[in-house]
Amino acid sequence: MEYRRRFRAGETVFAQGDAGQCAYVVEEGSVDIFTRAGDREILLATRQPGELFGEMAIIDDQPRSAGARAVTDCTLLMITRDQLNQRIERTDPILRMCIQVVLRHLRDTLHRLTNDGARLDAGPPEQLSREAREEALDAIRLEQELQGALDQDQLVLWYQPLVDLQKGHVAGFEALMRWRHPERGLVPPFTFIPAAERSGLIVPMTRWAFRRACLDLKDFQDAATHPPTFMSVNFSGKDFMSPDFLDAIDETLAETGTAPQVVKLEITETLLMHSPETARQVLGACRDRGTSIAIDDFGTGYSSLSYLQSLPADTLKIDQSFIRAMLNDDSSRSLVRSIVGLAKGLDMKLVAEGVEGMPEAQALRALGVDYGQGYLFAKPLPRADMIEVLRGWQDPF
Ligand SMILES: [Ca+2]
Repeated sequence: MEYRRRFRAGETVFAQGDAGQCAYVVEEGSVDIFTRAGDREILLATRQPGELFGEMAIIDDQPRSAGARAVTDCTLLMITRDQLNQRIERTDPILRMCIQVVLRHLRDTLHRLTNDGARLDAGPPEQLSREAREEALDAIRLEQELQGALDQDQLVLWYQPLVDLQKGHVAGFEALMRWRHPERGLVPPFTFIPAAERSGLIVPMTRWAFRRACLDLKDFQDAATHPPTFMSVNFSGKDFMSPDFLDAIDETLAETGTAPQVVKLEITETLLMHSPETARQVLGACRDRGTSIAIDDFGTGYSSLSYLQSLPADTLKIDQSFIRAMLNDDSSRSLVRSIVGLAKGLDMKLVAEGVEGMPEAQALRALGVDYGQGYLFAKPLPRADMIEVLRGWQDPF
């Protein structure tokens, strides 16, 4: 298919009422957009280089509501229906609903312009399917409820211990957010964390979690025979990009009387890949304060080794998929062994995620992995249950 088309001055690009197959961006020249009312032609706009036109018909699959004609000789770059629709389908459901509603209003306005003010009452069929609308409404409700969860203390932190594989005691914790919904019960994180990230609510949520985790660590340290030394908290890209991120960290550390050295910020490779430069700067500032930084789910993203080396991170968390597979699968075992070598070479600590059985734990210990996290040791637990676990802790090896 040809993605660039040329038109001579005066030539029609498309006519009103045509089926819309593509939109255009003007590369050179200019294009008039017009509509007809009886014999009269109404000029709606003139599109210049860099401007888009013809997008309405391909978004809602309706006939062209206006015609387009080259004013001068021009070159147009085509955007196919597929190119645009793929993006609209992948976008946030609320945004998708807004696009459809704006389009509907625009069509109504155009219709009135050419039909003596008559409304588009019968109108084109509703373009937004029932499922798409439900999805948008669900997303709006979920976000409202999440705001409520934050205001009404429905969020709770659960903790999973990270066990020192050499010494057999609890070395630290990962704080995991849970939502106790008054009607729906415990809402799983994979339902609400993505919504929190999309809406930006993740920022106040993470701040709340960070503060709570700093406070709870002190209680855990009091309860254990070998006081755990760190608390890991998950941070998202939105957290990092918020302009007062570092101020908020400083404030919480000061307010809770927490030493920066006991805090580990967990971030994913994906976050790093999205804005590597900002990530490096912000992480550098965190390291200067003395906090530790862990790369979460390591091995599932695409960080290059040179980028990894340039980061101020000091801990790698090996993704659970490798740990689960390592006993039955030689290539997973070799991968874990290489990651151990890499971490040692870069002077980083290693955490194995998803440790479920003693044979893996023994194998990881033999390989020299520092910490293990998983159901073998403890599942994520509320604060009070975690304190009980710490009081009765025994070396699992
Ligand atoms: Ca994590």
